[in-house]
Amino acid sequence: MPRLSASEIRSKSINERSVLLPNYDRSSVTPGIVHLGIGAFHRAHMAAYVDSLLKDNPSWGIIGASLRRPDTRDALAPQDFLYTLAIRDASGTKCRLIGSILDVLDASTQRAQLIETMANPAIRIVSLTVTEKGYCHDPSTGELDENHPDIVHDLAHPDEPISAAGIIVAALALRQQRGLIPFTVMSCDNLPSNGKTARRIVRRFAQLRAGSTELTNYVQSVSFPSTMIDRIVPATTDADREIVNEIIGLEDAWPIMTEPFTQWVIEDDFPAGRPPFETVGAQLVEDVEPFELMKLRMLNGSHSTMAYLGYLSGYQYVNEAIADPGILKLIHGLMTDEVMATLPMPRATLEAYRDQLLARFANPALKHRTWQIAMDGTQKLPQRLLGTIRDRLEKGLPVQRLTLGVAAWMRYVTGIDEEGNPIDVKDPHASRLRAIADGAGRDAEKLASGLLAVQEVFGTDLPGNTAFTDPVTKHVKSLLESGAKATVSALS
Ligand code: CS2
Repeated sequence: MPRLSASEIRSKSINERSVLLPNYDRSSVTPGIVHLGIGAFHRAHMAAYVDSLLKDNPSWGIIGASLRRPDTRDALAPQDFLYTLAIRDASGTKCRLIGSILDVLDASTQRAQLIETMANPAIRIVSLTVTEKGYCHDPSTGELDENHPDIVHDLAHPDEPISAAGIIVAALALRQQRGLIPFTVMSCDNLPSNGKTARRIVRRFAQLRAGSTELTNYVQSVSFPSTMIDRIVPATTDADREIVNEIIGLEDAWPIMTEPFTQWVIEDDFPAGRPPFETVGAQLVEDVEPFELMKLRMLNGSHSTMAYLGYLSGYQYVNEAIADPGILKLIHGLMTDEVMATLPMPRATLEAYRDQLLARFANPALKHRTWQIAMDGTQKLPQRLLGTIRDRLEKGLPVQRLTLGVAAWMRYVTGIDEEGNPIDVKDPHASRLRAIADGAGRDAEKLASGLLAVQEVFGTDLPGNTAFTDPVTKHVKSLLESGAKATVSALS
């Protein structure tokens, strides 16, 4: 099978009847956006929105950058950065070819080129999906972790940065020296007030990097709109590649699989200009926070709870977990009885959102692994479950279901499943968590109190609040003694 590429498209060897092609002339597209963290999520979400608007706005092409690994560049370069977006549900698979990414740079080997590109006056937006841990922050406070090895490195070598904050400030420094206006920094990560978090981190980094007051002031003037981004994007597997290649009739080394649903809510604060995102389905609003809170607490809070309990119950995929009547009842109750009361939206809006989420989780065509969502729990728990818990505790409300999600994370990071098999726990603090778990053995109280002392996750308030620690410890005990399925049925 020939490889997907611009010339294969021109020579019409792509199966045009089963794949939607870009509706614009790619050779007339010029870059306007640099995107840091060119993973599957960006390629299923923002790159697709941009692809839809390039016909009338060709100056907004995307240059992607990966900060850690060259694998995206290596897969996409031989196919002229074209790739297939496969949208899947029970009714089948619809394929669309995305052409909005013009180039991908690998920051570890093309750092100078990346920073120079970001300093190009044509670049007006630098967007980010670097995942929670890419912010090098303390997840419980949202402040820059000044002892993070990448930050320590970047402060010592400001011209060879490896962190997102270091790269952004290096590029802003060049723009400032050249008398250019700054680009807008748009975070598309799953963090509360993601724009504010990005701004806090970048400003603090710039202060620590010192240099000139001009640079510090220049960085102060940068805009950081917040965004709420939503689309479920499982990691691509070889089986997915085969499905896509069969449909399009060419070999695509890295297609992206996703669901039909997509949502993007953006705070309208782009002094350097922006494409008309509203013409392709995004909502431009003044305040994104209520949307972010709703999404993080309802969707991602349920996702993480299902990921830990589902994995421990032996379910590989989210759709299998939600098909378990006990888990379904738990997640329904978690959203209805515990999360909704903490959100500012009308009840009817929240109920409709819940029902839509339950249907999305049940999508049988999306092979979304519980293990994938279980990753990086230390970075996810604060905004997905603990913020909701704090709001409820303040009002004296019970947190039975929310604390089961937290307890399931504790059981999961012991690194041994219910059959005694190892769990491949992926987390920046995995070895520290494992050491705590090993020290506790099967003693629920020791395990819970050891993990509750991880301040970056639980802060200084929660470990001393028995309205929180009691149900957590009780659930951990039940998970260790009776297992996940029995614990879920006892509660739901
Ligand atoms: C998931 C999210 O992997 C995870 O932690 O909860 O990536 C989720 O699929 C997206 O936020 C959906 O928009």
